[in-house]
Formats: sequence, C-alpha cells, structure tokens
Amino acid sequence: MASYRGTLIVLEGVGRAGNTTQGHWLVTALCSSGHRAKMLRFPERSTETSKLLNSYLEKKTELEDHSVHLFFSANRWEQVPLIKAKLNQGVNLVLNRYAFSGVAFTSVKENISLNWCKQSDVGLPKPDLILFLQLQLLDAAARGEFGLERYETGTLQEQVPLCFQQLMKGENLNWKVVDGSRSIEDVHEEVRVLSKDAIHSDAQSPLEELWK
Ligand code: Z5A
Ligand code: MG
Repeated sequence: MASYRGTLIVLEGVGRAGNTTQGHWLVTALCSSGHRAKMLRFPERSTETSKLLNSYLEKKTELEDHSVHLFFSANRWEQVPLIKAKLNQGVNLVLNRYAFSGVAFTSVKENISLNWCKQSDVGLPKPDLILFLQLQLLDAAARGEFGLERYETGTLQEQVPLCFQQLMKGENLNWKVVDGSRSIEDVHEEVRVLSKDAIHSDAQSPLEELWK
C-alpha cells in the first residue's frame, strides 16, 4: 500500500500576479485547518547559487542567457532533498514559482527553444497541482514597483503568458487557471478549494518525476 505523503502545489504567474500573497494565505489556511504546510520560493534567495541570481535579477550582474537558466535550475535542484523529505513527512508544500517560470522566462529570449529550456528540470519532483494566476499586464503594472527588476518590462511580460500556455498543452500535468485579477480574498478562496481537493486525492499516490 502506498504511504501517506504531502501534496506538492505550485503557484505560477506573470510578475506581480499575487503568487507570494496567495502562497502565504494558502499555508495559513491549510495550517489552521489541521494540515501541515510550508511555502518554498523560487528563486530561493538564501543559497550560494541565489547570490548570483539576486544580483542578476537586480541588474547588478550580466550573465549569458543559457548559463543563467542553468543557475535557476540548479537553485531548484539544490532544494530537492528538502522537498522530498518534507513530502515524506506528510508536509504539504506550496512552491512559489518552479520549473515552469524557469522555462517561460528563458524561452522568451532569442534563440532559446522551449524544449531546450525544459531539459535541465526533467526529473524534478512533479507537482500534484499547478495553479496559474492569470493577470493582464496593465493590472500587474498597477500593483506597484513594477519595472525595477530584470524581466519587469511590458514586452517581456506580454510574451511570458504565451510560453505558459504552451507548457499547459499536451503534458500530463494538473494545471488550473485562476483569475488573479479579483480581490485577494476571492482568489484565495478558489486557490484554497483547489488545493484541498488535490491534498485529498494525492495523499496516497507516489511522487512522480516532472517531464519524464
Ligand atoms: N524567474 C526566472 O527567470 N527563472 C526561474 O527559474 C524563476 C524565476 C523561478 C523574480 O521572481 C523573477 O525571476 C520573476 C521570474 C524570474 N520575474 N518576474 N517578473 P520573484 O518570484 O522573486 O518575483 P515576482 O513574481 O515578481 O514576485 P513578486 O514581485 O513578489 O510578485 P508576486 O509574488 O507575483 O505578487 P505579490 O508579492 O503577492 O503581490 C505583488 C503586489 O500586488 C503586492 O503589493 C500585493 O499586495 C499586491 N497584490 C497581490 N494580490 C493582489 C490582488 N488580488 N489585488 C490587488 N493587489 C494585489
Ligand atoms: Mg519581483
């Protein structure tokens, strides 16, 4: 018989879609209803790899496009032992961005194919649920401080959702698109219900590998 494990939930979206806010609200709601839950954030900004990524995102360092993609991917791989350990302990994990952001934000760059972008993340723990917070560019830009970090430009943020749509097609993954333009409370309610459904249906199934 398969043993009980935590559920792996991913929050994705364009910049300022509300991933961070929704991640915190979801973890709080799950914990207060008796579940164990923890949020991890990618890029995880506290490891050795992340110093380089922070500096790149803050536009203090220039890095070759393929190379920085692999650093983002390494930043996920270095958390895999922790992810597996937590899931095995029955802790539900909410990941604020994951491989899908990795692919979407790199594949908009010139001469880098979606397929190339996926390769370095093949075999990561496969999420049980991916929640895509959908938000129009104008609404995202209105949420403040947009434009300070790398990638926070209109042209790029317009192309990124198209890459996410490509990723939603044809893969054996459980994507749910959530309208992120509503109030924090309304978005949270949908995110909470979808997550609880996933927690109940995935607790007994073995963890799989992404894109394998
Ligand atoms: N990136 C990459 O290139 N490769 C990779 O492999 C990975 C990421 C993993 C930084 O990530 C960049 O790295 C990111 C993708 C790229 N680029 N972009 N753009 P990040 O996660 O650190 O950055 P971010 O997505 O821009 O996070 P953020 O700035 O923290 O935004 P957020 O998490 O989506 O939203 P938030 O912090 O919850 O909310 C933003 C603001 O909106 C805040 O003032 C909230 O109070 C407000 N908010 C939130 N929800 C609402 C609603 N519903 N209504 C009104 N206002 C709201
Ligand atoms: Mg940001």
